[in-house]
Amino acid sequence: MGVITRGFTGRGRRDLNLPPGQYLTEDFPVLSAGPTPRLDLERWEFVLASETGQRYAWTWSELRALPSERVTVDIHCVTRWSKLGTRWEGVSLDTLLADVDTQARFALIRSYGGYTTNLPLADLRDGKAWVAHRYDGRDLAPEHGGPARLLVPHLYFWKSAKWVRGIELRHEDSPGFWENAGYHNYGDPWREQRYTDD
Ligand SMILES: Nc1nc2c(c(=O)[nH]1)N[C@H]1C(S)=C(S)[C@@H](COP(=O)(O)O)O[C@H]1N2
Ligand SMILES: [Mo]
Repeated sequence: MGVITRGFTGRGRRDLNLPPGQYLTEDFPVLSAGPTPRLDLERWEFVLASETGQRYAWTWSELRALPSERVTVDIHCVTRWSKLGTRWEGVSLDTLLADVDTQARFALIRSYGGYTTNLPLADLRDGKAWVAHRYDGRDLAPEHGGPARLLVPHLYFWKSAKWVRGIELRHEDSPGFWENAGYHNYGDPWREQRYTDD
């Protein structure tokens, strides 16, 4: 058993995990640009489309049959709240991309309901992103993106598209919903990339 040094206060230690300009919250705010879509699991699908038009699709039961991972991550919303140590379960994008043949550099995420967001494909690889279907030991609640949402915790949380429906792999970048509305194209919370010119 290790000895816990009391040199830092709890607050001081936690602040090391807090990007600039963010504050901690204990609750889980809901931020949605539109209504929560009602999705029928029998008809739900997740589609990856490559830049050549090749489609890779999973039904709900196919997605749930894939190996899933439990991850504990910090999330950071551009409206300045951060929540530390959130516990999720989902399918790694590495698993979904494993057999996908692509030379694309960019990804455009599409959600049920019409929301979109964009990011470099590299940011979905190497254990950095999941299609998450459980939160804190329960099925993901509809208002938080259930049945499944993208989880890309190293970028501001608007990149973590709720009600994810698919991903288009592209040679050229194309801004999504908030990126078109003046948010930063990349959105690294540690570099405080909130708005286009940050
Ligand atoms: N489909 C969809 N995904 C979305 C959004 C949205 O409006 N629609 N909002 C984004 C923003 S700005 C944030 S901060 C998080 C909020 O997720 P939460 O409601 O689970 O906290 O979802 C992101 N994903
Ligand atoms: Mo947000």
